Amino acid sequence: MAFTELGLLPQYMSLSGPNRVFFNVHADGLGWAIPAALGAQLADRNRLVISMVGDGSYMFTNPTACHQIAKALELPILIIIKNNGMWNAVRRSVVKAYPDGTAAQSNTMPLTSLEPAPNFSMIAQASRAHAEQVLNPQDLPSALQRALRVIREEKRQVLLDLRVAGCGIGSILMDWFNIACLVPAFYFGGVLKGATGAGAPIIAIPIISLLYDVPTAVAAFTIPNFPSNVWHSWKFRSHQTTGMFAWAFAGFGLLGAVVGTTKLAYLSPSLLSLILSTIVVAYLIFRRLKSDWILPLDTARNFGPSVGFIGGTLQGAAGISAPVSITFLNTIKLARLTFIAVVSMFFVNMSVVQTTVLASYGI
Ligand SMILES: Cc1ncc(C[n+]2csc(CCOP(=O)(O)OP(=O)(O)O)c2C)c(N)n1
Repeated sequence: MAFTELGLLPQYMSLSGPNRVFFNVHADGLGWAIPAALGAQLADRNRLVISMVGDGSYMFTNPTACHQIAKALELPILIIIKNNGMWNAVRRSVVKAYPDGTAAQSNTMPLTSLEPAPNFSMIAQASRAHAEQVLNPQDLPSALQRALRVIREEKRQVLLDLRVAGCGIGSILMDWFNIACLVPAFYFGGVLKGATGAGAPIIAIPIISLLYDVPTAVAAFTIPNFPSNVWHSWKFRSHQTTGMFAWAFAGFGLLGAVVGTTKLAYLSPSLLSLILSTIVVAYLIFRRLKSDWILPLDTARNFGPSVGFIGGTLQGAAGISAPVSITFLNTIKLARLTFIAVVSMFFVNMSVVQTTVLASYGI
């Protein structure tokens, strides 16, 4: 006889008569399946009574009271916890209701994790239960055999805590997978930056935002961005342009970054992803079609502040300013080292704004 909350699949069971499986109504209160199993065991002490619950449902049961009464009345029920380390039903409902919402887009949905997992076996053992954690599927048959032996021969309650997919171990593997993808993202971004003086974000930000989200990608990238650009600005300072051009470009970029970074904190994740992908695609198309534009430096000086401001806004909101900033500098046809000096000064300003504003928003 089985009592279950959320997720028992009768089609995988051979049921040979009535009164074998009992579900509670899904909209009902969690915490029913173990007390119900205790009542059934009390009614028929010779029957095998199993209670199957999720880890969240188990906590709703008031387990200490249940194990205590199982011991006090010698009710040898078998409790099986399907432990996925989270309130998955809650996560699923949120994703269905708000597929584009902040919670659905985040890598770890807030308030759904049950990690760090409590040691449920110890709760059961406190009332003399036989309790085991089962970490690998191949260990399950032997754990079930031991459970049946204890129930039949010792007349003791048993708890099996089964770690199943979606639990912390799975998310740890996911983290390692993400890290494995981040290494080439940063590496190739860095190679491009080292070779050309710019362009790292155009490789790294889209990859990071696919694994996490746009704000995380932008915030993560400000960290390597700052020292590399300070280093380039300093190293190539003697190649800097004359007059106020670089200062105006970078200064208005800084103002734009304040505006853009504020947008990053407030715009919806899907809109930010759309902006990011549009920027990348527009940049690639523009580079393909208009690679031969030339703008004399003296004319460019007039546009420096406004282009810097727009570039800064894009940098702040999406982490990528290249379509505006780099394209603009490319059309001036600066010498390579002068280009690096100007663009690095621009990015130093961006990074200062981004790190301080993002930190103040807690991103
Ligand atoms: C008393 C009560 N509170 C809240 C709910 C809403 N609710 C339905 S399923 C669920 C999460 C169950 O988590 P778990 O048992 O770990 O199973 P999972 O969803 O992870 O498979 C919650 C909180 C409920 N049904 N009953």
